[in-house]
Amino acid sequence: TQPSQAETRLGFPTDFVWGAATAAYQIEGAVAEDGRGTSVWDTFAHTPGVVLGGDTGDVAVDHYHRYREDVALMSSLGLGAYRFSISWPRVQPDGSGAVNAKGLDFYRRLVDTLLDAGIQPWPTLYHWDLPQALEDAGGWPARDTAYRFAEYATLVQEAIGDRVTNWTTINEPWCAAFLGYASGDHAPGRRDPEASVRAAHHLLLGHGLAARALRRKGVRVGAAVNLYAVSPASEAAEDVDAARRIDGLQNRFFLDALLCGRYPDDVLADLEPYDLGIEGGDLGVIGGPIDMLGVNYYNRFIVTGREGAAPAITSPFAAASPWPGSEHIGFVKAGRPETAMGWEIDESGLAEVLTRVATEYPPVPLYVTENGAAFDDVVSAGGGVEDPDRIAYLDAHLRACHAAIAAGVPLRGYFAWSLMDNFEWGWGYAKRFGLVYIDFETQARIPKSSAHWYSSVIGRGGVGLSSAE
Ligand code: PNW
Repeated sequence: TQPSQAETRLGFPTDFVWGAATAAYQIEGAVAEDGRGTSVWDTFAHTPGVVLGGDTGDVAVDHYHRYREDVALMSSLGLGAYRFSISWPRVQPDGSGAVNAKGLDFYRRLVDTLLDAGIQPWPTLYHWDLPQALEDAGGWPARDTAYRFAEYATLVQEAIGDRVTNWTTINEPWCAAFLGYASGDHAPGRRDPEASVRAAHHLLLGHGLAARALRRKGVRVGAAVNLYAVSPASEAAEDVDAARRIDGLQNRFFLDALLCGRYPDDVLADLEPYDLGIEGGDLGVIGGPIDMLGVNYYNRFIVTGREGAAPAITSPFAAASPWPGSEHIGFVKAGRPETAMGWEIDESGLAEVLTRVATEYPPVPLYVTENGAAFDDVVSAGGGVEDPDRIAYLDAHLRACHAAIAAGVPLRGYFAWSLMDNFEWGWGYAKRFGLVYIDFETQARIPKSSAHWYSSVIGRGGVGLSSAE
């Protein structure tokens, strides 16, 4: 029999990495400062009708100016690691050629401040803010972008590499390729299925080239992919095939390439109308050695091949499908509780994807590089923010992580998404994922009850260790 929640004692390994994550365009602001160039997200967010409320990342949560305060907050919460992303156009305004020393300086100061606070810096080199000049030259559908990315990765490492051990190349190539170039929900907002599959291939190639350039003794390199548990809505053949297709495009396309140096035959067959732009040797580069894999997990997809089911929720203005060749597939709900994104909460999917990677692929240390939930948080009369739903979400998912570790999955760390409320892409500031509440008028930071809860989890090295939980 299962012990009750209050009695459960779920300790994590003592060297488990406890962190929180953010991304540059979602938090930095200061878009016109110190020589930063323009990214596709600047251009996109300033296009009318594509971001809820016309919101932009121009100011965001002003982290560029408040990073010291933010690091102090992380320190007060006891975070062991901070996953952030580096803005390519801040470092290299045109995406190639001239380097912007002031941009690099910002990340140098951030890294130094983190290290002084005893927090490991975990930079991600690409979290979707492609320099606009590279998009103008063809963007990710153009092969050259992969080579430019590897050059940029190298110059960042030359600048801060002496102080950084754990590097992530690309974040969620599925989103960057398919929301960016197929559905157009994300920057650059193109709706061209062939461009999107070429983008996916070139993002992976960029990862492989960058990993090859960055890896050396004492340096660990990985990529972060957004994985989903995928289930068919029924045992009907068209639903089972729908699950195969969505699992193929969302999970196996990226996992097989990164961990095995191949694309799945059935996915290539589904994408048959398109030219991915694969050249000889590419898959050897993409599948080259990595030291860790980042898994971003939010929810399960239940899919159907029958006519008439609703599309997945990918933006407030979703119009086209982000599933090239599988546009007909619908998404159904199980009737479970939902977050403010309309995403059903299902922590069993996290254990499922972690176990799947550990059992179906060659061994690689795993990190949950994002997991979290948006809820409609409000500041109470007393000035605090109570978010029991987020605590329950995180607690359930950490229990799933613990179960995976107990079953032998090499899970080495967990990063909550997100450290603080921020610019949630097409949803602007309307969706709050933070452990820390942000008053977007005053930029005041208010740790939510989930932040205090997570802090105690970190302090005790596990969930369910205090009677208050
Ligand atoms: C991830 N979808 O984005 C990102 O890595 C974060 O920057 C983001 O804030 C977080 O998850 C929460 O959304 C996604 O529509 C955005 O399928 C959209 C989708 C998936 C992930």
